[in-house]
Amino acid sequence: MACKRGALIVLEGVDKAGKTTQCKRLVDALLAGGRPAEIMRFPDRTTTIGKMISAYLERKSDLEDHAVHLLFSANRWELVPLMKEKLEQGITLVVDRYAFSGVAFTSAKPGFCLDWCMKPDVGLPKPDLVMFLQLSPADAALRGQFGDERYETKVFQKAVQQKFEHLMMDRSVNWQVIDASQNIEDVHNNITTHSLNAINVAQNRPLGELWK
Ligand code: Z5A
Repeated sequence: MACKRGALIVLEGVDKAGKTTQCKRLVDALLAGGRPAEIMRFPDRTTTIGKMISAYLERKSDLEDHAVHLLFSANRWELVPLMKEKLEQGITLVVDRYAFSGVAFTSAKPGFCLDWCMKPDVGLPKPDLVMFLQLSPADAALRGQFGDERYETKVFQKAVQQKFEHLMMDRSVNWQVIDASQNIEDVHNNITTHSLNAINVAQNRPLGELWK
């Protein structure tokens, strides 16, 4: 019998919502339960494209806004063959940010619309589940100061949050909003419950194409 495919699970959210913490916890829990799982993150700063993005985020280089948007998308597309291979092998991928961050961050800049921002990512592997870690700016501030990277300002993060809210109205994507203000363990339990459901459903369904 062919191996059942893994699920594509994405964690999104504003700065300091706990995405990285929860991706790691989820992968550890899935592995401990005997379910193959791996973590991925976007941007993947290790590739040639990812290094250009990283320099931009660290303010070591400047890139035109449309150009950097396309680079973020290209950074996802370059990893699609690997993602599909792993999913087909039955490995669940837990992804720290994906195309939704791409659209939310660029469309929060002046002069960009959601529609243009979504276009380059149309047809990417469609996540079986996207969990949005909801955290108020006041709670985020309790977790430390913003860093020095681009986009790490209160005003911009607020605009990004509004764009995410718009994206979450799209019923073609399986969005779940997670209260990220709870303690790490409670957030983890909530995320694990949704993920186990998604893994069960995904194994009997073909992988979809995003926004198609
Ligand atoms: N970007 C883009 O423009 N276009 C794109 O296409 C993509 C991304 C994919 C990448 O940042 C930047 O690129 C990002 C979007 C943009 N810019 N911003 N802002 P990154 O991925 O390198 O870093 P990040 O995603 O911004 O990380 P983060 O938001 O700062 O962190 P997080 O992953 O959400 O949180 P964390 O590291 O797990 O936790 C933060 C702290 O809170 C840490 O001290 C934890 O111990 C603590 N924490 C976590 N959970 C809790 C709970 N529940 N209670 C208390 N404390 C907690």
